[in-house]
Amino acid sequence: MMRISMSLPNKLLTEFDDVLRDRGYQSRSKGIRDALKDYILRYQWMNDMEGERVGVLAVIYDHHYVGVMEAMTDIQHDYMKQINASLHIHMNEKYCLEVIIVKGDVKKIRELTEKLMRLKGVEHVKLTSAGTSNLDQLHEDEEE
Ligand code: NI
Repeated sequence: MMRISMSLPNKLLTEFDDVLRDRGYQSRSKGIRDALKDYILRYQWMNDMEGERVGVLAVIYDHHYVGVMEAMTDIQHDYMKQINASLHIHMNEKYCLEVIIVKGDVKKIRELTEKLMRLKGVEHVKLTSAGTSNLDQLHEDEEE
């Protein structure tokens, strides 16, 4: 075991503690370990996918965050071939939801997803996708 210390926004920690309480966790460390394992697992699952996929990317961001809208647009223009359509919903005063329909090589879709996830001002990114070749074996994957 290694001991680390880190700083987190109050709100995030409060929300995390609420989830742990609802789930009946006795220890925050155990909760953080499980959350990290889940994060790694989702990444590995997404990384294992191959071939052509069709999917929906949902991105929630704070439109007041300086530069985030321009960055979102720039990145999406770099993936014109994979983006079929997008829809912008003004959620409230602060947040926007952008729903992006993607289709193409999963490598490119993954790249796009990760670029959006890394952006400051982006609060949440979720990709739901399915393989296009064999609909009998419909795989669904989510990356949060
Ligand atoms: Ni908006």
